[in-house]
Amino acid sequence: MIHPRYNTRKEEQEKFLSIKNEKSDFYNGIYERYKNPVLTRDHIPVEWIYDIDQDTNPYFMERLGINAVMNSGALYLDGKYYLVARIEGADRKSFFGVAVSDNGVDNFRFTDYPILLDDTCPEETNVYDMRLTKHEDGYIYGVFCSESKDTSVNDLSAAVAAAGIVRTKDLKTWERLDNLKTLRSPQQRNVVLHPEFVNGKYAFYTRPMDDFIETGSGGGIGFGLCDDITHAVIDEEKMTSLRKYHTITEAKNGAGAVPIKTDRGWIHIAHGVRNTAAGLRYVIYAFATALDDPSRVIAEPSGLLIGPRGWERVGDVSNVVFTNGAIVNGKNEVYIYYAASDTRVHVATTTIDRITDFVFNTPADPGRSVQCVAQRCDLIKKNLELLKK
Ligand code: M1P
Repeated sequence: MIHPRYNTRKEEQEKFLSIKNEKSDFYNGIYERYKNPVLTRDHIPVEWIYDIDQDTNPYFMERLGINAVMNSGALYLDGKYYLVARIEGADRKSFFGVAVSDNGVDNFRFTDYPILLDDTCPEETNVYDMRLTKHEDGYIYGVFCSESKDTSVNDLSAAVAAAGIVRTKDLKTWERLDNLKTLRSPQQRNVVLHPEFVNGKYAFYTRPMDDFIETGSGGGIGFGLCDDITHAVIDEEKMTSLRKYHTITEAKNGAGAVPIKTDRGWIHIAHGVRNTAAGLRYVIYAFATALDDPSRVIAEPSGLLIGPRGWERVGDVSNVVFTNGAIVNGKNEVYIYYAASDTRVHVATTTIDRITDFVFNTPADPGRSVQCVAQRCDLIKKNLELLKK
């Protein structure tokens, strides 16, 4: 018999899911922030958490709890906004669920079941952070982190990160392909598939790492080509956006959303990490690469695009904003989905024109405080002279 609490819980959830989102009063001219997150643990369907049978669950307890909903791949398909979210169970294992909305800012609903990946990797313990690429070959690819225990060292927590690959045509049936092999990098995370062939090959943005947490000798975001997506192997990784001393990418960085094609170049929305006394701080930044060579950086606006603000700073891993998905809809509006503190998903909205202006007209970081002050004084002088006229 269905538990009487079930309907009450459904009604409460329906009320929550129907709340309209609004732009907040945050202003920077570059993008708008929204008041409410677009996905949280409260968006997870009741049937995914509770046993709704009164006989087997008389207290209507959560049986398979959910801890957080975060880093989401994003795709615009048939006029709808899709997110493939990282859902973290109470058991710490992450998995993927597809959520869809008509307007991209509210009313996201998860579809019937989470994604059950083909179990082709017996050593894989955890999966997370899928990037969705609508490739010109006709498939939608999902590239995600496939994490396994590192059994080569005597450390219970040691892990190995690799890039898992799936593909689909409808976000319902998923075919698992071989994990990406990078011959010169022991570990990979934050791997993104470029949407077009480059020199007739599949092109990946990579993140070479020596270790699971520390990138070590990994100098930033890499770029490599492979012939066969079903058994993807990359030999050489060229570097694109680099880690730099005393910048937002000093500790590490990683590709985020699938690059957005504009008249002036590919716009990349990535994350940068620096260390602080309070631990790692993750922010989102942007840069552009050349249309004829998507590995060549042609614009690097100074500093961060989105930093954690207000309550975004607080969560399971505080002081983190992280993106692995953005959508451009049919009206050249851009929706950047970013998770706050590994706990919930927010959206920031802009347009192709505005993000292009930001990337190409924001001055680059000159590197030293004295030069940054000179850069700011030039701006102030120009403004004061205009005000005098
Ligand atoms: O906890 C913050 C983020 O840490 C990792 O990012 P990176 O690989 O750059 O360190 C990822 O595990 C990501 O999921 C997480 O949000």
